[in-house]
Amino acid sequence: MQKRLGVCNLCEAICGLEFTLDEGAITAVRGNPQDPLSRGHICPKAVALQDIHNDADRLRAPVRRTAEGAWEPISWNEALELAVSKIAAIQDEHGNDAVAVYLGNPNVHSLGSMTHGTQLASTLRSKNTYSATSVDQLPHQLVSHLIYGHQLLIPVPDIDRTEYLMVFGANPMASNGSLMTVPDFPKRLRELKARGGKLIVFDPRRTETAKAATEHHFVRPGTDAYVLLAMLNVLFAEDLTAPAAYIEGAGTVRDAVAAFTPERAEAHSGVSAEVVRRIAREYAASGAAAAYGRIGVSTQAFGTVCAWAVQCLNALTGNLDRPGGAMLTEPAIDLVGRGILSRGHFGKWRSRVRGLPEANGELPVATLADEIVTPGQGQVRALVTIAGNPVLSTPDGKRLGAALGGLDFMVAVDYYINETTQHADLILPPTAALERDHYDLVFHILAVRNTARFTPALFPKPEGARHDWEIFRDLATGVMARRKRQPPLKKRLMAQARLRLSPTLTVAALLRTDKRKLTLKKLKAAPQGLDLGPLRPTLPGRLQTKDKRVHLAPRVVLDDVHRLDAVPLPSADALVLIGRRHQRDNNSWMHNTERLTKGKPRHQLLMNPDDMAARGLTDGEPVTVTSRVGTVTVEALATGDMMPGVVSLPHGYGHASKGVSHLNNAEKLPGVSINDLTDPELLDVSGNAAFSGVPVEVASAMP
Ligand SMILES: Nc1nc2c(c(=O)[nH]1)N[C@H]1C(S)=C(S)[C@@H](COP(=O)(O)OP(=O)(O)OC[C@H]3O[C@@H](n4cnc5c(=O)[nH]c(N)nc54)[C@H](O)[C@@H]3O)O[C@H]1N2
Ligand SMILES: Nc1nc2c(c(=O)[nH]1)N[C@H]1C(S)=C(S)[C@@H](COP(=O)(O)OP(=O)(O)OC[C@H]3O[C@@H](n4cnc5c(=O)[nH]c(N)nc54)[C@H](O)[C@@H]3O)O[C@H]1N2
Ligand code: SF4
Ligand SMILES: [Mo]
Repeated sequence: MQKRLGVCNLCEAICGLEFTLDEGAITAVRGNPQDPLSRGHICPKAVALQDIHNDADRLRAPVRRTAEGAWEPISWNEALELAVSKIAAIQDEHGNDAVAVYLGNPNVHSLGSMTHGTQLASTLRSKNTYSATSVDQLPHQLVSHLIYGHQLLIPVPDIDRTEYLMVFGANPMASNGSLMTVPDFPKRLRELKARGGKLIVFDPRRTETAKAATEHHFVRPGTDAYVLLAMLNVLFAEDLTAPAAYIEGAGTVRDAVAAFTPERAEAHSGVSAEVVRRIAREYAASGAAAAYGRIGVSTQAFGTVCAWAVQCLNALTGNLDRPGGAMLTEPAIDLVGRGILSRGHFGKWRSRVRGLPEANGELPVATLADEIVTPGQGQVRALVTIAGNPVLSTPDGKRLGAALGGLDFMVAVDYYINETTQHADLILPPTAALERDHYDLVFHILAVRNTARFTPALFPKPEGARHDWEIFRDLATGVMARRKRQPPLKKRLMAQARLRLSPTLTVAALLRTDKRKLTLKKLKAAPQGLDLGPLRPTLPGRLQTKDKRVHLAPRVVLDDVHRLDAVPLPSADALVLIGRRHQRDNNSWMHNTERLTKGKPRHQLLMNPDDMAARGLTDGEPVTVTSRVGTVTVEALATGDMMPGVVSLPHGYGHASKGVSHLNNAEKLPGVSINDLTDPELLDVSGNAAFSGVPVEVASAMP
């Protein structure tokens, strides 16, 4: 028996783990109580890491799709040669943009992807670069770029000291926090309540978080902007603002929100004017309050306005950069402050077919299918997907799936055959998480406490396997060498040198050269992680704007506030669709592990009993759900937890109906893909998909 420390990289909580090994096999997994950030927290998904590790369906060597649609093994050398020659040839003949890249969510959870995957993407120099960002947090990044000068300078609630946490569109009891790395949210919430603090939740569903909150208010999907702007309106009307000296544009914000009264918020959102007023006052009076909005408010038609209004609430009440308010981190590897990550940009170019703006070098993934199916100069002919499943995770995924069939070439870097990678010509599987070193370059930047932790691989790399960074290195150097027109020699040599440096050595170099002067040796000597203390006030010094001021009233947002002003009231009898997450799901994958999928079914359409009665539906019966783009058939489950007029489907389901038969569990796991209903035409101004509030009709599917 042997104890080894490890880490869970599945979600943003980055929990520290302790594995018990017996003759090389995992016999127990528990949370590490010595970890200064996660303090012993663990959820069922971490235990399932061993299932991924042992899963016979997980690819361990490259496979190529045959003409008959079967998969055959292919050697690494042959596979890499095939990918490199196809990509280079297509780019030589049709231009750089003919090869598109899609980077899925697990990229941010892999050190090798962060250090080397991003380099592969930039080597391809294609405007057709896409990622899960535009179906997720893009509005938050755009707002931070515009007002704080850097896309990742995103304040996080100082949850350990706050007295008043106001949450819009997040369910951290299930998700364990997002753009807020807070591993043991349930415990920190208990502590918050024990010291007399309050948690206020706005959500169209009475979620696990809503149930644990001091107060929960139903809000009609997609209308949070009215509530948030009305709160700002109250702050100005009642003279409750106290912005710091480095904040510019408060007067412009006051004018912009003047028309957004609490009464108007009530008419649109269903949240009473009295509640809006009371909460705005309580919030301003608290002295240690934090407003926080997450995916429920970023994936909606006014996601950017919402993300901005949340920042305004914090900034205008003096809660930005104050203990107990919304604060910025000081990570041991400061990708933001050192300029290693781009500050971001917006609208530098537009997509070919729909003219949608790029954001931070990426186009909205909602238009990827358009770029594949629309002929002409710049048409996408080849696709590289890395750790993603856009057929299940992007709006009208079904159409994207069909479009993938028309590509000249598709290669996926992934260790599962999923709804997306099943369309690839070639799949290149990297080692799994327990076989590689980890340092979290991203989530230390977004954590509720400053800590640093390096975790060596639990298992050695199996013979013949490749780490993801090695795959990226070989693809990038291969394509660079094979292109007819090559970058200048000096640039090429520098890129090659960077690609040859392993992720771990890159981390060592980044640590050593940062202000805190930590070394890999020091981190290795403290595998549970080093505590660097609570968040500290850092403003205005940490702002990345040139003039070190917060620019609270950017034009892009103000224009969208005008657009909001013109939206008509929703009709009373319409039904709208939202998504949800369960503690034992992880986006569209991890569904091959029995441990996580057994138990009570959780794929159903949740619906308020009154809405069911109005349509003559009975609890548990199969129904059709129809939107502009499609129809699905699924069982309906009656629950008073849903706001009347709102129905909910989980995201990441629908394996069986998509024909991914090689997943063991596909047949056993019922459900449909919510993104066969969501609409690629519904976008936020940032280009982010507006998943929340899709108009649908629900009818009986009984014969
Ligand atoms: N309607 C609706 N749609 C949504 C959402 C929603 O709430 N509602 N949520 C959105 C959000 S927030 C996100 S982040 C996206 C997620 O969407 P995607 O990022 O497109 O999809 P995932 O399900 O995360 O895809 C995971 C894939 O990565 C592979 N993978 C896992 N680990 C690794 C690894 O280390 N290396 C490699 N190479 N591959 C790996 C898995 O095998 C799996 O195939 O979905 C979005 N879509
Ligand atoms: N267990 C688990 N944890 C995860 C993931 C997972 O798949 N499973 N995914 C990870 C990823 S990639 C991400 S991005 C994070 C997301 O983290 P969270 O943002 O906490 O994600 P959700 O649980 O989807 O919570 C979104 C909430 O918004 C609500 N909502 C929907 N529409 C609206 C609206 O219009 N207004 C308001 N106010 N609320 C609305 C939904 O009912 C839901 O409760 O979670 C991460 N953690
Ligand atoms: S909350 Fe669960 S999935 Fe997320 S990092 Fe912790 S153990 Fe892993
Ligand atoms: Mo996400």
